[in-house]
Amino acid sequence: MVDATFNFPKDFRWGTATAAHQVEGNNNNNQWWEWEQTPGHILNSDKSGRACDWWNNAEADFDRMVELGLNAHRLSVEWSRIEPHEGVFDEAAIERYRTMLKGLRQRGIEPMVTLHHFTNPLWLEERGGWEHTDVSVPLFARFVTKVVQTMGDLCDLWCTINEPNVYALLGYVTDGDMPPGVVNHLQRGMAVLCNMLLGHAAAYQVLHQHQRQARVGIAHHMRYMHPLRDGHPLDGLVAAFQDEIFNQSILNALTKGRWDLLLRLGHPPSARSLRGTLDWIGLNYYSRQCTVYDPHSPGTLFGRLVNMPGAMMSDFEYGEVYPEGLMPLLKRLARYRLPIYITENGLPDADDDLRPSFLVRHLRVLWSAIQSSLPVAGYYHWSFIDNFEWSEGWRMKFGLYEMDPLTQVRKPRQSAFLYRDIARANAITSDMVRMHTPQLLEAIFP
Ligand code: IFM
Repeated sequence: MVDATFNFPKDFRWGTATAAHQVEGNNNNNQWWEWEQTPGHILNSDKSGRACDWWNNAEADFDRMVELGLNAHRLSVEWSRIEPHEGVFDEAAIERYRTMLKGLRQRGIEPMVTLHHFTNPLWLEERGGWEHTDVSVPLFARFVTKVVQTMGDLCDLWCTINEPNVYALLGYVTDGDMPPGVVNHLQRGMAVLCNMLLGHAAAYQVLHQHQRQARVGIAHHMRYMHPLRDGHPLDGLVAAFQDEIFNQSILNALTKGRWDLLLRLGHPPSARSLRGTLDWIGLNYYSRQCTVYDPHSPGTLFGRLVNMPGAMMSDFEYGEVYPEGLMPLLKRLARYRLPIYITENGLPDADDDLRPSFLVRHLRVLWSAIQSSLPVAGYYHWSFIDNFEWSEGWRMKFGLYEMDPLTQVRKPRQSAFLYRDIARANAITSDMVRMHTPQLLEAIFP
């Protein structure tokens, strides 16, 4: 019988991640709330509604985090609550966030605060959202100034923007799954993406001006892009194209201060301000994306998504479970010589039959990466609790905790106990694997 322990570094961050609109409830002053009101936008016409009721009682879930032995949590603050009207700040909302941040700290959980996670106040949306540099960038910088001035004593680990590539591509280019629901408009999508990156750079400056010790990064969603037919030149080309637009162009902009060709379609102003605006990099990793060339799919950038035959799939249509894709992406990020946080990783898996092995397999890759001196400093599982999954509504269950949005009743899934055991031990052991996912034992502990 194999017996082994894979230890993680002493100060490793074991956390979970959430976003304001997905958990707080009644965020009725942003563009997502409005989008939800039109039938057809969200699967089953679901609405975020009360969500997980965090606005009233996030603390009960913070207590559960303590039971899991977590020492970190990534949450976002909602711009439309803090600045409900342009230039008008709501001190009561700020106070509520202060209470949450204190609540995390008192429980020994370090907060990472995301400043923009997909939602815009309605007043910004009416002014074009992120489409105009001279509107969105200074307004975001002013909002960030207010946040750091009022919450900077409680947080110094900042994530400026969540997944600008997803926001820009799903909102303007691919299938209109996100507001404003524009389809096939690469030029507008690229303008939005560039503006969000400029917003990141402006936020980076503001945070450092107000807080000497600020640690500022971004949550970058990367997919492991793969041609469906190995060696097929057109599939290969499309996969490379998708890798460039989705993964690499953003890294080039943020580290080199340069817009790659595609981003220049958005006619952005100079990228010089972006250079060197990362103290760490956040990787949101979920899946491999296999593509086949299809000239009739401009919306998916001439690559149709297809699932690899025989792939292990989560509850998402294209949600292949593919831990092998994590290492090459980590190696790519490690070139920038910055600390790396896994700011999101998880899967929708209502019956929790895949999550335990998903967790162990991904964490095993992280352990190997750390052994090879890749600077991975923490892991934030998406998500702590089932929450409102944007256009998929309540159908996709990402939580370590199961939650019924009608009754608000929570119940830990089996994988919550596994994650608890890992976080408490700061290690993966063969005993845990034996207990939670025995079929993996030989593969993980050969
Ligand atoms: O729920 C989302 C999150 O808001 C952003 N990253 C991907 C998650 C799962 O789809």
